[in-house]
Amino acid sequence: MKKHITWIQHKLGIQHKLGLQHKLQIQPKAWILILFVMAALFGGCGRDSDHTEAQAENPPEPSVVVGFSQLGAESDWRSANTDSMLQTFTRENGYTLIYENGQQQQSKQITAIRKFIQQDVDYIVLAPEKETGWESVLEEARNAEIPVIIVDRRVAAADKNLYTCWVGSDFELEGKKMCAWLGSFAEAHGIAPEELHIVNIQGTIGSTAQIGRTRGLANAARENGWDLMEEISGDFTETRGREVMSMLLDKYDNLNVVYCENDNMALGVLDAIEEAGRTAGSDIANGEIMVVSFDGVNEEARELARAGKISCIAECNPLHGPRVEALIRQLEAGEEPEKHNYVDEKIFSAEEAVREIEIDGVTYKVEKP
Ligand code: GYE
Repeated sequence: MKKHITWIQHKLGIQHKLGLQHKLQIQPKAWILILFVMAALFGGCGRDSDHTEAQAENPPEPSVVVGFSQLGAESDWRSANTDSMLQTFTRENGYTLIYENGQQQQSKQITAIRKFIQQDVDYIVLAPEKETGWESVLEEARNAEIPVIIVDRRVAAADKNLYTCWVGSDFELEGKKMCAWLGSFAEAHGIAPEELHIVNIQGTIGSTAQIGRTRGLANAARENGWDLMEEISGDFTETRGREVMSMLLDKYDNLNVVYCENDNMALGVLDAIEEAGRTAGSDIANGEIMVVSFDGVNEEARELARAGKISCIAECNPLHGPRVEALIRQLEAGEEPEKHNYVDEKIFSAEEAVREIEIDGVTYKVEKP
């Protein structure tokens, strides 16, 4: 909005200068000058009043300028998240969105934020690649008095006033839900805890989604006596998921559970299982390899869950656009939003044996995928 006004002023300034030069050229002929001035005056008046009327009928839309730094495009979850933002912060809704894709590089995200500060945007929305390394640039935004809304993953900052608020998922709870499901499934099928030979294919190391989901499994494995054989990153991508799983299948012939920290990696894992001549499914007593994963956004993954190839999916909801907008509206109205805003999420499985799970006294229904 501020930039828009500056631009109009700039244009008016140029028009003013042109008009002056024109008048100077005809100055020697007084009568022509008089005619010119009158014509200019009347004509000008006419144009001005037309302009004012047009403005009254069609006042310029107020526009809130939002700079959005997305971390990249590694998964279907990420694409859905980006789309949600692009569809929310439209001109029709009263916004000017400046969108920057960080291509999986924190340095690019930092550059984008600096650019937003230079452009003097009204709000900065940041979907950070990982938790650490944001202090300096957030400080710069705070000095420029631009509110920063963090979305999805979190930033690790000792000074919580470096950002205005955050909206996203409870990733450790997602991990706990998955482990509660796995524990109940094993119990219902008479599988002893030490017979669960698990590998964890992790997301991008240092991202909140990875940290929370990894912690959920590591704690449950320790508490239940499961055999957690290896934790290795597949970087949230299908390609890495496939590569890492091929390597793990060569390394461990007793592997029977793959805890995959997102659906895209699970798609790669399923390919690797098939290529190795093995079968994905929950009948681990008869040699199947159980795959469980997170997100539930990708329709292909949901279909595979219906077919029992992915045994369980803990939902992670990416539709943050309207949630961020609600926070901006609160700020525009001078209200102070909640600092941390969590999204409610479900858990899906086609398995009949476990229809509900309980975590810290809360019961979650296990839904059909
Ligand atoms: O689960 C994964 C994505 O941070 C919640 O990042 C997000 C994760 C999501 O690429 O698919």
